[in-house]
Amino acid sequence: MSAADKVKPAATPGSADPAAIAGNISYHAQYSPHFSPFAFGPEQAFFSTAESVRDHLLQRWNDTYVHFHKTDPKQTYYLSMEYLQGRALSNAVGSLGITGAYAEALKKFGYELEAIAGQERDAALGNGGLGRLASCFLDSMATLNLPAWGYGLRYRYGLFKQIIAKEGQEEFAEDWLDKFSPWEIVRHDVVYPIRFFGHVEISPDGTRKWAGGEVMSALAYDVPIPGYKTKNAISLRLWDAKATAQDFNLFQFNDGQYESAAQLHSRAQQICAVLYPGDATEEGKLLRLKQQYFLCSASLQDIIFRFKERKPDRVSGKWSEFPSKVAVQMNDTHPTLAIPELMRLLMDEEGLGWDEAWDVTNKTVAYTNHTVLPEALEKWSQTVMRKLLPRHMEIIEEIDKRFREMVISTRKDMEGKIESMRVLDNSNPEKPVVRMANLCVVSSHTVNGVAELHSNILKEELFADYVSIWPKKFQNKTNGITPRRWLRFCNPELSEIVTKWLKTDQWTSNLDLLIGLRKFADDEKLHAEWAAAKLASKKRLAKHVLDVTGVTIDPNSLFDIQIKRIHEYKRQLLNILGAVYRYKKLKEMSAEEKQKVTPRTVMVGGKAFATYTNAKRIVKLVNDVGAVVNNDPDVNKYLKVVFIPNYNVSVAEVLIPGSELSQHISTAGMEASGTSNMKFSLNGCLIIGTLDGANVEIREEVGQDNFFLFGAKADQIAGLRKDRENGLFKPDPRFEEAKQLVRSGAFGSYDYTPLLDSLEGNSGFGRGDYFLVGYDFPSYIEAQARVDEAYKDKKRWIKMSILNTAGSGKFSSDRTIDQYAKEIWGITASPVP
Ligand code: T68
Repeated sequence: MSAADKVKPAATPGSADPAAIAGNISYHAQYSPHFSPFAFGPEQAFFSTAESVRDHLLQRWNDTYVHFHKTDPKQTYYLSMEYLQGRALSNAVGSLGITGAYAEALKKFGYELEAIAGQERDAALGNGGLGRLASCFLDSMATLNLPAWGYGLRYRYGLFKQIIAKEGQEEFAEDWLDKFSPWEIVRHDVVYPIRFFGHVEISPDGTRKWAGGEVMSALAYDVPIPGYKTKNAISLRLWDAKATAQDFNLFQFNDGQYESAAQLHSRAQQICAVLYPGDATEEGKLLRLKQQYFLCSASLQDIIFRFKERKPDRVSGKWSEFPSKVAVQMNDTHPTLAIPELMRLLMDEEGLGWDEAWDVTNKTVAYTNHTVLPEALEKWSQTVMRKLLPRHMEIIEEIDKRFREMVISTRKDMEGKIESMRVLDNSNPEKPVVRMANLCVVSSHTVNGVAELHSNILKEELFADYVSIWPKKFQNKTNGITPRRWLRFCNPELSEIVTKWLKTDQWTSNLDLLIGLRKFADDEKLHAEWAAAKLASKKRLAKHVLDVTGVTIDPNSLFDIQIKRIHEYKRQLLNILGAVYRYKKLKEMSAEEKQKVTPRTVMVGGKAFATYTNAKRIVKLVNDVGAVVNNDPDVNKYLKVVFIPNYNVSVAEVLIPGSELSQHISTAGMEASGTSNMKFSLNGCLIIGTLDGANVEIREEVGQDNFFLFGAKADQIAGLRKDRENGLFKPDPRFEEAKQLVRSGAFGSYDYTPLLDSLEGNSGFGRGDYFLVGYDFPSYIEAQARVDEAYKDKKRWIKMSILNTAGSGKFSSDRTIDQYAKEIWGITASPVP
């Protein structure tokens, strides 16, 4: 049965009338040639609906482009190797205010909007927090009508799909473009050359220019990002790599040499094939560097093109105007090559001298740091850099040299610090490297951390020496999340209650209004509505768990969730050993004692990097513990442990609304911010957590009585590690019991020795409990006991839940982006009239 059998096709794009929308959906089903015209199952319905919504988006995108072109405001460009966009349909119709109209239109075909929206694949072009932050930022930039665009890469395969098999996690290519993405528009007219390898040519007048090597093309795909209830739509511009017909050797091909005939084509395909290709090999490292350069070069060429396009009479003499029209934000160090690339383009292509180019570059770029973990601070081999990007390596060397000269001539007292502060690290002559974070700090006008605590650690530790040189360069911008996706759309039940009690829906774009809920925190009517909404979300979550794991969970038990990338510093191991301890105590209890227990469902979800062995062991352990506990009739009324497979944005949208307790339990000082903590708290979920990252600020905002705190503080960590090395640590017997039960084989025959050994001893690689699980275990168990008690008092719990939502106003990404706009970028709103 085709769509046209139900509704007559009619083009009428951009209408808000359900009948016209239905005609437009039918039109797309007939005339957008992706499927045969006689099929109109849920999948075709999704694509046709999405294309119909895209008509609205394109109109806005075009209007916004023209408006920015005419008014020529200063514009921000957000450079990020990652975007975790998730699904787009519900968000798009919600932002455009046409959800009802589309729901009604789809009914004419016999479909529910929610079910059709569920057909969409997640766009998972990112790993975790950093990528999702970039996506929340785009939503806020559009909503605040800011002239701002995102640039990224169009990975063919996104973050891997996780499947839990007998041996634990297995990874599979995530084929998000399997059919096609209805949201992207290819711009065949937006193409830039990207060079790799080659050499530097010096002309008689001494000017230097990069030549030779291989040249491919960057091709733009635009994903329109609508603002919420505004006319603006901005762009997420994703680059794909391609080679041209000239690079195809027809002669060789006809000679049967198929592979060598299309060498450059296959090398171009590799660039955007996957997000984070393994970098254990030299080839892998080279490919990652290629990706980073590809993003930076294409984006900067495009930015310069637009700078010129907006005022064609801008001549090269006006480059000093560039920083008053362009702000470039580097999302962590992955786009650091934007610095030498901008220098190269300005000097070698536009003819500026070093000083002028440096002044423009420095006033244009800013850097956000997202981690203090030493192993995550990028270092690139100078040898690899010189081979792939010879001209950039020269420029980096010059930046390094000038920085050292500056320190010597202006800050004699800092001379002893130069080696650790400089951009190049030549301490190992066999393996000289470029320190990307140092390059960013030296070259940017502003450097920021992502939560108060993190920014203070940057200023006091990691970047302390630079602070003494440039005291005003360092800022904090506490992360935020978009309240549209993370409450309004993912939790309609709770949203309605919030709107009803606040008597306005303005909180969706002014989240501070949530504070108005505080005065109803004891209202019994609100309590009843709040509890009912939570229960509805818990039931939806329970259904998801049943669908993907086959495990039945009880919506009346306490839903306790930890979802994030699996990493030792995030301490999923603390969580699961806590659950093991709980299991052991339950086994020891009499039937009578058990009656008093608060039933709990512990859920853990997250992906482990494919080569991170201990993280994979943790995934396996959670699954193994679940298999035993969930099938043990003595305890499974009181405890279930579930691993949620393939955690991603759309799974989060089901889990977070249904959560009651969530765990943010990293070793203090190690989680830069965390952002899911904000999403949980916004949805009325209580947090058990350490004083780490944004937890500190969440606890301040929601009130310390509404937050379950435990664990060592950031300023104790170094001392505790020292104590441990000196043999001063005495493990708590409860911790020993939990580990012993795992070692005993109670959860199967898998060898957990290496994982458990990482918690033993006083020091050494993979030993010595670097993340202090053992130290924090007793206070964690005690905090969990406080949770159990609090949950027994329903009234108290719901009040705490309401106060979490009420105190979440600060964590809107609208607030964060407003601060970036004012305090780093110097841009202002430019709404389409
Ligand atoms: C995260 N970082 C922080 N990094 O861990 C998190 N890193 O605390 C913070 O909330 C979030 O950024 C947003 O600021 C990451 O997600 C990465 O994914 C990453 C990827 C490659 C290399 C290094």
